[in-house]
Amino acid sequence: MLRFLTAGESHGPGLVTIVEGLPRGLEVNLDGLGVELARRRHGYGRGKRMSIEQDEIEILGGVRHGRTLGSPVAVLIRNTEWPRWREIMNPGPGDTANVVTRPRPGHADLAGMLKYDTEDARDILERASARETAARTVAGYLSKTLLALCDIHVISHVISIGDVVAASAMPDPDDLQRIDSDPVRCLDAEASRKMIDEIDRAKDAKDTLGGTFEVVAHSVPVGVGSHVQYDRRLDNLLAGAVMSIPALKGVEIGDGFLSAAIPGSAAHDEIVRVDGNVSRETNRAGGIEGGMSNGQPIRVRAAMKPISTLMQPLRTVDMSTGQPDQAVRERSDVCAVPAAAVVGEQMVAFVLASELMRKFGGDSVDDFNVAVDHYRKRVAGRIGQEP
Ligand code: EPS
Repeated sequence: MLRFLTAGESHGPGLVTIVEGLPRGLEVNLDGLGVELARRRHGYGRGKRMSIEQDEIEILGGVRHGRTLGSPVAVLIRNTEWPRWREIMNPGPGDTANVVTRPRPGHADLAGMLKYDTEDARDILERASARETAARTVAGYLSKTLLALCDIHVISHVISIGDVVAASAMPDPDDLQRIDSDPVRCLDAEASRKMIDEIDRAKDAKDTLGGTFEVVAHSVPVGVGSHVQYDRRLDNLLAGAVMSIPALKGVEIGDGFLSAAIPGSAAHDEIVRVDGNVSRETNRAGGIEGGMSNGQPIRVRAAMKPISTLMQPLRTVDMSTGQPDQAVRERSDVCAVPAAAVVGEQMVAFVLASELMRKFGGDSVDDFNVAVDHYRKRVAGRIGQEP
């Protein structure tokens, strides 16, 4: 199994990711990591920082001559804006006059101030920031290199922004470039234009917008995850990991909430022979049955609430005076759904890589590949398909 930890504040010196549990011999490419990080920065509706920020990355451990060593991989992403924040975020002793006392409704500010007993919401908001998802992307990128050994591809696309909904679509790995080059990462060109208009309108109104996205994992072998215990069910692990992305309020697998409203005869995927193999003609289950992958593409959908930093702020209480006031305004994004979809990919990739390591193990890439190959052949024999 894999695990990862991140550290770092949004405007601190940098972010650090440590990933442990990868086999020796995975190819790690700094340029590839840079591309993955850049994918997360794009998206119409993001704030100024995304255009000025370059993710300056350095591998601090776990990789030698372009390959993982089997030891923990540590990556540093420097904050290129650090010089401007040195006074406010200085790790050395001292103080700042710049204290945030007006918590934003919807943000971690107030609960965090009370829980951690601080007068300055910046102690909370700096970590409760979407910036942290850059560090998660490092873990996602490394996970994707493991998934690539099994030809597993994880891609995402935006389904809705505000009340604009795209026509239903099931993206293939080949669609990724088209999705990434769309300003809102939507496959439906007409909906994309409307989403952009919607974001412009929200910006003019000093408001923000949420939306929904889908992450699809292709070619996941049958039997990843397990029915035997609650914390081994793949749907549990995926839902928890995706729900942990800041500002997410809902996650569903496959047809999810829709399937609660239809009879069983219309909700399930009948088991049939397709080209001689035991397979399915539909994928309402989103590739998971009984907490295990069933060989169909895995589909995870998520709902993101509108960002809670508003340029036309909501009511709050100034915690330094106890008086009613307006919430603090910080530089922020109008809509971050396209970026959240890319982060969704990272979390799904991480969970799948972790579960593949649990299932197939191996301290080296070769050991891992042999175990995967053996298993795939055995399953293919059962369903009548040559690998
Ligand atoms: C964020 C506010 C903005 C976003 C940031 C998340 O940053 P800043 O306050 O520096 O302008 O750009 O997102 C990222 C930096 C990122 O890498 O995703 C917030 O308040 O959460």
